[in-house]
Amino acid sequence: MKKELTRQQYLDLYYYMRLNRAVEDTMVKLFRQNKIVGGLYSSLGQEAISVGTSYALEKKDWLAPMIRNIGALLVKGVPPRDIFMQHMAKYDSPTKGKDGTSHFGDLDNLHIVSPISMLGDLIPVMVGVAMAGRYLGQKIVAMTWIGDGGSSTGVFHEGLNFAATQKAPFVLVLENNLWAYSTPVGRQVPLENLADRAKAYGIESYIVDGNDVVAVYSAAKEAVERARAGEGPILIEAKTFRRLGHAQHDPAEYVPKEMRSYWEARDPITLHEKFLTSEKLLDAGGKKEIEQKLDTLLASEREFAENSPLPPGELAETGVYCTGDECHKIRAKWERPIAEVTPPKSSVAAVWTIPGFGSGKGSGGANAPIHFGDTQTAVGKPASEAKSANDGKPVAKVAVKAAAKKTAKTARATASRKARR
Ligand SMILES: Cc1ncc(C[n+]2csc(CCOP(=O)(O)OP(=O)(O)O)c2C)c(N)n1
Ligand SMILES: [Mg+2]
Repeated sequence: MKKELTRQQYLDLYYYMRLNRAVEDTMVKLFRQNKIVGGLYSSLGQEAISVGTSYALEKKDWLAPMIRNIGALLVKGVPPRDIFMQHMAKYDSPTKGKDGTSHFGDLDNLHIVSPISMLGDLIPVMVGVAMAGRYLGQKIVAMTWIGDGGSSTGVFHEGLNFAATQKAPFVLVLENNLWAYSTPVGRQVPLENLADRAKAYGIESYIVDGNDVVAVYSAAKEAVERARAGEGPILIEAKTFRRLGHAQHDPAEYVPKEMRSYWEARDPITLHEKFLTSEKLLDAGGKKEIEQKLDTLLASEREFAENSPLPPGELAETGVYCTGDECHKIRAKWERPIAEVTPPKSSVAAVWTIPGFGSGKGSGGANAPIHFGDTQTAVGKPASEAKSANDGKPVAKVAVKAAAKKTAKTARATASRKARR
């Protein structure tokens, strides 16, 4: 499935992949200079996925990146300086130096939800965003990414099932890079194609070569269009390889050499460059121009980031806990008094009453049952039988009375046993 793109679109995909790589190369240098304060993850060799998928979104659409999706942030319009400053915990960063990795979003303008570190949790969150857009009549699509490892979390399945039943305009990109930390994919899921997970929820899925940016874009564009048209969520499995360790601290010596060299020969930027050259969309002059543009941009963005101060110490306590209006505009509704939502004033009529309710004691004086299972039915009889044997009186009342009598009897028996000891 390859779409015909305009010359500009082909070149944009190339530019953003190069920008993605250049931003991450710069951060590796900053890391080695001890200027990055948190962990640093890499999407080396996976740039086609972040760029190709996010390029299929419209400005009004929403995304939430994971650790290897800096490319998606760049396509959405986040300036490289924000990404540098965020990782350096600088005061001018989107989180004012409170975070050392990529936990930031932009709800007002760019429509970016901050990453959540717990793998999979972004799925129900972004399904919620997709549904909110539908209630508001905005015709938006929400997108997020998940790894092969993350696709085995419970919340992945709960989220996807929820998206499917709601027919949410949601696109989930599963980056199968063959490794989850040091675990090869074959050791954690018995499937050849992780796209098959979609079958369990009755939704559509695509499998795409994650190192071919045009193929990734084409699949994502079609998925986004279908989701927007109301066809429900779509799962895209992009097959690729994690070229570096899990993060900077991991040399990934557990990865077989042949596997690494196979994928290094399939670098997504080199592949797209070859395509652009053969199609006469890019020549040596054009390439040089792009490289100069990137060099100039990154030098000034890096300089800005390096010159930004660290946050002043006296602000360490601010912005840590929610302070109401200054923190967020959504307020909880606690208008209903407790008494109103507690029997007997509740608007829901009580079908039965439990003696001693609210006092912590049953009518016999013993501790009230805590679980429903603790309440005994009328002398071992199923509730249906108990009803006919009691002249049509509400079963539960009878059951509770019987249980209470029994409880009191048991309490007396225990007390006399104790007295005999
Ligand atoms: C629920 C949960 N479990 C474990 C972790 C720790 N953890 C962070 S990344 C990672 C590996 C993820 O592998 P994968 O989903 O394949 O993504 P990749 O790193 O390959 O992009 C693990 C285990 C976590 N963040 N959340
Ligand atoms: Mg993985």
